[in-house]
Amino acid sequence: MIETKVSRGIISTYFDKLQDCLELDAAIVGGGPSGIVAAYYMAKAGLKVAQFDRKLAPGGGMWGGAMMFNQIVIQEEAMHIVRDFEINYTPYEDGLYTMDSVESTSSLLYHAVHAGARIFNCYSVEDVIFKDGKVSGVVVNWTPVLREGLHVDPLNILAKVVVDGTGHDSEIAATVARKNGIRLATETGGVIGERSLDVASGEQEVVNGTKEIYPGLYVCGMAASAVSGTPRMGPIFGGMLLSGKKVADAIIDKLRK
Ligand code: 48F
Repeated sequence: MIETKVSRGIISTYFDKLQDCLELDAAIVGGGPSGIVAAYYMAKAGLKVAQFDRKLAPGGGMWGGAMMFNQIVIQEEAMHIVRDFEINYTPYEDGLYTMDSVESTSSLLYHAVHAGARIFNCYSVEDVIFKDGKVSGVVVNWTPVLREGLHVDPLNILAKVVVDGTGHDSEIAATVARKNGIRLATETGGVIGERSLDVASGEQEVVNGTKEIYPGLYVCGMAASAVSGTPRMGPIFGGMLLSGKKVADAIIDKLRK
């Protein structure tokens, strides 16, 4: 019966996909722009990469532009990434370009999945696997389970590296530091916390702060700003794209050695 075939098709292919992701090269936490860009370049380089976002629609803060005016601004330095993702753009002024935020976000997602990255939506990463003094994977649960406060244990997914792309709260870095009594590679050894807005230095510093902050744990995007205590930058997205590409390049380099 067609009814059974539809259900079986969904269930069997979904679990094939999930089983195939139980041991990853890279687990990316958070489906914001920096994490999606990272997923794309890693998948394109042949790494097995999965991305987990707690929301139904991954894309993070890019869909809404600024104050729901659904346009974004990107500067010249990041335009090679915009071209890789085939996003339409309009030159504005002083090396700045504008784009439709819905087209931009959907293009990032399309290209990442098309390149072979797996995106699991409605998944919250509630912890990491911490073995032999190294971050070695993620602990996942359904977002609705956590939201309802249901007492249901999570599942474990091994990964050679984990990327914290959770945005302003840098949830994974904060959890790793809090639970394991370790020092992160920051001035204080912990998550310093994001500073108030400064577009120019925020854009520069988010890229500088994109790095491995503990063995097996990388940060990108606003999580990198939060961890290293640098300013937010508002609705200019070049730094997010450059940060995603930088973390991908660093991981590709490391895993190939
Ligand atoms: O914040 P977010 O968009 O990440 P980003 O790549 O980009 C920041 C910009 O959107 C913007 C900005 C730059 O101009 O200031 O804010 O740093 O997206 C983060 C994603 O992570 C998900 C969350 O649902 C969002 O889509 N997320 C956060 N914590 C978790 C998570 C978690 N523990 N498990 C799964 N997903």
